[in-house]
Amino acid sequence: MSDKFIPIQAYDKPAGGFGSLRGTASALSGNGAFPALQTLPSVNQPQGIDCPGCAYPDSPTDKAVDFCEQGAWAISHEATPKRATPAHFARHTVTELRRCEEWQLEAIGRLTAPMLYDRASDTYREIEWEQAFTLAGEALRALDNPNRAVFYASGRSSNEAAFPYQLFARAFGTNNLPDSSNYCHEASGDALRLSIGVGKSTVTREDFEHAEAIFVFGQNPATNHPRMLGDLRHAKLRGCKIVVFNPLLERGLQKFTDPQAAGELLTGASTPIADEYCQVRVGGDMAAITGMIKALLEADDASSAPAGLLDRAFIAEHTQGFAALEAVVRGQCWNDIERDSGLARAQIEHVARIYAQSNATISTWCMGLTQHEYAIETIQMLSNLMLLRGNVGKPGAGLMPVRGHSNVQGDRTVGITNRPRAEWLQGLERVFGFQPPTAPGLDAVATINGLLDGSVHAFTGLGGNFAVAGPDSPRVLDALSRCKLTVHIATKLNRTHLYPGELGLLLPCLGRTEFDRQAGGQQFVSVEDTASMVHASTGRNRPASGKLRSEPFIVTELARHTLAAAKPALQIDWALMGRDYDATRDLIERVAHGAVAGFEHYNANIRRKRGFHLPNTAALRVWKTDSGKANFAPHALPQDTIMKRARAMHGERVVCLATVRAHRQYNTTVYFDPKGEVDRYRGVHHTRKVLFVGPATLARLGFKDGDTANLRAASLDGVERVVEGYRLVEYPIPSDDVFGYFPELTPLSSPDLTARGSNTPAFKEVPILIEKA
Ligand SMILES: Nc1nc2c(c(=O)[nH]1)N[C@H]1C(S)=C(S)[C@@H](COP(=O)(O)OP(=O)(O)OC[C@H]3O[C@@H](n4cnc5c(=O)[nH]c(N)nc54)[C@H](O)[C@@H]3O)O[C@H]1N2
Ligand SMILES: Nc1nc2c(c(=O)[nH]1)N[C@H]1C(S)=C(S)[C@@H](COP(=O)(O)OP(=O)(O)OC[C@H]3O[C@@H](n4cnc5c(=O)[nH]c(N)nc54)[C@H](O)[C@@H]3O)O[C@H]1N2
Ligand SMILES: [Mo]
Repeated sequence: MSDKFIPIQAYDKPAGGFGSLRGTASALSGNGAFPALQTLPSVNQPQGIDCPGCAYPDSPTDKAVDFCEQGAWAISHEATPKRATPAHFARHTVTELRRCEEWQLEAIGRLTAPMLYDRASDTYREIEWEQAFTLAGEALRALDNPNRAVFYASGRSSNEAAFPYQLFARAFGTNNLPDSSNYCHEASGDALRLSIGVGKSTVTREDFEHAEAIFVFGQNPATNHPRMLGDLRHAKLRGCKIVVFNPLLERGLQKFTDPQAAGELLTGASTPIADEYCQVRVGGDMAAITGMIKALLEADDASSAPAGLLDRAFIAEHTQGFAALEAVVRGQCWNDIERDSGLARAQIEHVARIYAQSNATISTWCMGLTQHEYAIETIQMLSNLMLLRGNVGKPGAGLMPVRGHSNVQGDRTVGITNRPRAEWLQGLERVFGFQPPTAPGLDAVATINGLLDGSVHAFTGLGGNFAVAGPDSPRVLDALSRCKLTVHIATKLNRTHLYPGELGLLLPCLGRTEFDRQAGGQQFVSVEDTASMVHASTGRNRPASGKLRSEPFIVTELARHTLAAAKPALQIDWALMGRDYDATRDLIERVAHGAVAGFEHYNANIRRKRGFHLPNTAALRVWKTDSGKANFAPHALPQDTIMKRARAMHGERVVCLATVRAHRQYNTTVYFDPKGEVDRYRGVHHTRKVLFVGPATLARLGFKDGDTANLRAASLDGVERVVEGYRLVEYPIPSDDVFGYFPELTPLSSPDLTARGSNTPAFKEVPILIEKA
């Protein structure tokens, strides 16, 4: 991207509309339209390809088009005609490639052949598959302890790849299975399991048709889950109330033109989305929700309705801990609630009234709630609010963490976790006859610490861009290159791959859009969306290179070569799982028996038109919690916060940075848009080096719109973290919080600042100082 800066141009049009259609067209034009055009009609259709974009559920009814602009970008980038060939690697040393920006690495194109790092020439060189597997196996076996190895997974892999991957790690002897979920919705799962006994959404896409109110917390669906806007629009048109909590006025949550609704599109009309937009301060949701509960309790006291405003029958039959919650919330004062939330009492009372008047309410959330120090407490307070009116386990209502990666939920279901449940391990033992390790393994942040302190010696990545996606990237990248072994299974080159260990392998795999022919015939894979629908995905495109192998094949060959001589011998037919995914699904079904409900007749059900739903106990009002009831989990407003600690150390100039996604990116994959579009709805073009700052904060700190600044972490651990040359952009933010893009700003994050209890990095709560450049 050039340094040319086009001043922020306020986007006054609704989200969606012709802008989205043009955006879809430019996704195709830059990347060779043909493979993508061939693919798009089948995206998210029965018998088609599951979009490798987000995890939002597919339409439960027939729909000719069920993909969005963002999905088109994801697909056209996977189906690109560009190639990162061995010749390309021969021409560019790894040191040279490190000078590329993230988008330039992505733009080289698809990896085409297995590569081994050659230290003498500082290049990656082609290697035979068989030799790659043998070398990796030898290096893993040479470790002094299986816990020296970590097996990272990014949530894009299918169930059929993830299952053998976790089996491999455990048969090797470790639960070191960090995944992208550790960076993402970990806190949601933890909070919900304690509150309602299950860590997944209780909402299905059908529920959106019955909700009377939908509360959207910390989420930017126009960019990250565009198909959700269609559901919000339909709900709105039927009279459902929509309330948004977000410190930024995100365009798509204000006005939306459905590019699939011809009438709206042609008349230039749009649907207003939010009935009420609460510009909460960053990290202020817990206070806002506390305020809503307080307002609800106070309104209930004053209510003349005989039943009051709470669902007393539900509370009595299904919950425990109401009195404790009531005591804690009544003990919080409105001054503190207003200060911590950044919202006026009147607005909180107003949205509490909307909540009280709705007989079926859905709450959705994403990274605005999870990437915080008090993420678990916040999500539990939200669960408390929902339980007060029985909004779990009835049509049109429920709690909905909206997951990111398209199969991050499925990967977890089939065993990718550093904290496996006993039932799952028992299943593995029953089916495969070996005793899996029970001690918890390393999560993503613990892996970072293990790399930094030298206790992790081998890193395997099933997709993802581990170091760039996590805190302290520069130090973690260096630490990776000190490993004995790095293995990356990937479609595209990224920065994490450019820090190979002593033995550094780069193994190219098929993407989801490509057909997968094995000795056992044409294969398909399965994935689980955020509403727990498991469905098939069948690739159709010709693979980017004849040398690509499927993820299940690569994983099972790595396992086979590593564990061939294991003693006692393992009863695992790796080769079968590598060539016949029906066999893998049968094994998943057998292991899941007694551990995960819903996988019965997996191979038959996955062939049904829309797949099958994994039952959610809380949605059935069955509470798999310690108490056997849904737990009200009371939390008082926190006193000790990252920002307070940082201000005590570095003074009052410290502000809170929340890192967010721009429109033209998929996590660490930054898309180059030939038209210069970076973040359409926030009006940013040609550069990503911007920091959004409110007018009062600019004035207080002595800056003005357009100034260039360096950003320094107000570090609590003494490590210096700085990024340079950021353009300050005045933006309508009422609080002192500032916003900018990840991954460029991730180097300001510290692995020490994480969500309590779930260890998710507090990517939305980074204390920084803005300094004159
Ligand atoms: N096109 C595209 N789609 C994607 C992705 C992508 O990168 N590109 N990523 C995928 C993944 S893995 C994920 S996890 C999801 C992420 O989806 P989102 O969570 O929507 O992504 P973010 O950009 O992190 O946006 C966070 C939103 O939270 C708001 N926010 C920040 N701090 C707070 C806070 O303290 N409180 C509240 N209430 N709001 C806050 C921000 O203003 C922003 O609107 O998207 C998935 N889908
Ligand atoms: N500062 C900051 N940091 C964040 C976040 C934030 O909001 N702020 N969000 C966090 C979140 S929510 C997440 S989920 C993580 C994401 O962390 P990751 O999942 O580790 O990162 P991605 O950028 O999604 O990974 C992209 C890479 O995956 C590979 N890839 C793509 N498709 C495939 C495939 O089909 N198979 C295989 N094997 N490889 C493939 C490509 O090589 C590509 O470069 O980032 C986290 N980091
Ligand atoms: Mo995510």
